[in-house]
Amino acid sequence: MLTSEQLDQYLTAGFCIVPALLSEPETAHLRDQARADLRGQAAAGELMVKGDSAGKATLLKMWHEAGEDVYGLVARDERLVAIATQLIGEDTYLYSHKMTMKEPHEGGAWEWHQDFGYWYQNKCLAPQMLSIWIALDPSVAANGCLQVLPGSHALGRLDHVRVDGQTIVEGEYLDAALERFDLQFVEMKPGDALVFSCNLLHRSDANTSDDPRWGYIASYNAVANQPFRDVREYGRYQELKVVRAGALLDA
Ligand SMILES: O=C(O)CCC(=O)C(=O)O
Repeated sequence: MLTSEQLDQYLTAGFCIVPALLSEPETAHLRDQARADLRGQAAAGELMVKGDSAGKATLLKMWHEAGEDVYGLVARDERLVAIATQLIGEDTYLYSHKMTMKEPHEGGAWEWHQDFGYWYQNKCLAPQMLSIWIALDPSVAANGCLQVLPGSHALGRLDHVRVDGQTIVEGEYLDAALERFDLQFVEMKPGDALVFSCNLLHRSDANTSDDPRWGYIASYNAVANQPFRDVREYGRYQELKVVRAGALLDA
C-alpha cells in the first residue's frame, strides 16, 4: 500500500516513488537472473528493439503471462498488487510486464508519451491503468533515467502518432505541455519503484554512460477495463494469482 503522502503525491503529480519496494537481495536476484536470461536472448536477436530518432536502440522484453519464474512472481507479488488495487480502486489484473534495457553507450531514448496513448489504441476504454517501474540498476540522468512532467496526467489522453517504431505524443501538444509543466528527472536506487498514472507524460534519454540502466515494469488494469477487442497478444484478462512478498526469491 502507498502511504497517505505517497497517495497524495500520486493524485497531484501523477506519480510517486516508493523507496526500496524490493529489498536488496530481491533486487539482486531479479537483476542477476535477468542479465543471464536476457543478454543471451539479446545476442540471439530475440528481443524487441526500439529505435530512436538518433538511430540508437533500446531493448525490450515483454512476457505475455505471469507464471512461476522470477518475472511472474514479481508481477504477482502482494506488495505491487496492493498498490495497483489501491490506486485503481477495483478488481485489477496484470496488463503487461516487461524489462526495458539500456546497455552502456548503446541504449537509446524513449520519446515523450503517455502509456494510455497506446493502450487506448489497444482498445482499453478508460485510463484505469498504471505502471510500477522498478529500477534494477542505479537509474540516473547519465544512463537515461525516466523523466516526467509532474501534473501532466491531469490533461487526460493526448493524441499519439507512430514515429520510428515508437508511439509518441503529437508534436504541438507536446510543445504546449512542455511550456506548462516543469520537467523532472526521476533518479532511483536499485529496488526503488516509480508508480505512475497511464496518462503521465514521460520519456528517457539515451544511455551515454558506462553503466547499464535496466528497469522492470509491471502494468495493471481494472478487470472491467480489459480490451473490448482483442488486437494485441498482451493485455488480455487473466486471473491475478497473488503471491506473498518476496516469493520471487524462490525462483
Ligand atoms: O524505460 C524507459 O525509459 C521508458 C519505458 C516506457 O516508457 C515504456 O515502456 O512505455
